[in-house]
Amino acid sequence: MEKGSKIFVAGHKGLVGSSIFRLLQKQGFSNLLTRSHKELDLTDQVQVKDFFAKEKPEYIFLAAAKVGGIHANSTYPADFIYENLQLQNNVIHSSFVNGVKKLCFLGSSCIYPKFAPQPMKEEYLLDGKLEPTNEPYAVSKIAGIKMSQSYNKQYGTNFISVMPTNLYGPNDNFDLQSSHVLPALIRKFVEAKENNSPSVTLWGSGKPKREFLFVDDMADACIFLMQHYNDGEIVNIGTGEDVTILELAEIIKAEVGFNGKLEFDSTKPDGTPRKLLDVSKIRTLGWKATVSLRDGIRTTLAWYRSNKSK
Ligand code: GFB
Repeated sequence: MEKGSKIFVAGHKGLVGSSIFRLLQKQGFSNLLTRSHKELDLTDQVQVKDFFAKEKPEYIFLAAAKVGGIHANSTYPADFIYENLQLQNNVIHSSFVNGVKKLCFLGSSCIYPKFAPQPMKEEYLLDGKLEPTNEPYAVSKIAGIKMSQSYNKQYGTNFISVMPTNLYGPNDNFDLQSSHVLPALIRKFVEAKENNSPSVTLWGSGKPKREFLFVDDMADACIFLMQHYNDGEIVNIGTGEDVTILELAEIIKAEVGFNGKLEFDSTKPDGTPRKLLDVSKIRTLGWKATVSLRDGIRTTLAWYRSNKSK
């Protein structure tokens, strides 16, 4: 990518897209193309076709997706598989038709088998059964990977696919029903402190382990790979370290300054027991995460406190 290249950041208002957009701007990329959901519905084939024919973007970050936490994924499986398949089919195919120089497709660590050996290497893809709470979402993301690889193979495109671990940061979704665990716990602890509640309830047992990557590290990795990686084989993006949900809750509790108790709602699912990425491939390529979990939580908590009433 040159500083003047026309770069389309699909999903520029979301958690990852907004971070990629900010970082590209900071690095001096001056020809950034964006569309709000209202201006362009990426699930609509005709709209996407017309947009690409008119704008002719050179590079694409496909950060638009329907995403959500464990409850949203298990409650709305049809929406997750339909919307993701539609939008990625439209964007990837139009990128090929219009000669896009390079596209970065964003997958997810939930594409790996539920009981994959830990940490999970890229080659474990399609080696076993998926986690049922997010299988339709994972299948859509696997389809995106295979589609990108197939276009590379058949048509010689340069479409790369990156697999982030659980992400968090400013602009995350803090809705308690549809969010991921980290923003949900920030909100729960902040509200419990404000209301002098005696306790905060965690879903499940608190025993599952998750790896959390601050979104600005994710954006940095995506831009790094866009500049230095030209291969269809997937690349994991993570920190290489994980914590239990209980440990995560203790960190957020301390950062918020809440002194009450923790309770567990065992009617809610735990999901996959562990989901730690093997990050040796991206480290060999020359990239490493820099933001610690505690620092990332502090930044996200500050952002939430100043934006929650907006
Ligand atoms: O982040 P999360 O919703 O999704 O949940 P996954 C992670 C773990 O935190 C689960 C527990 O064991 C939850 O039961 N948890 C505890 C909570 N308290 C809460 C809470 O208040 N809210 C939430 N949401 N969880 C998602 C997938 O899986 O991860 C997606 O469904 C995607 O497809 C995403 O891959 C990254 O990590 O289990």
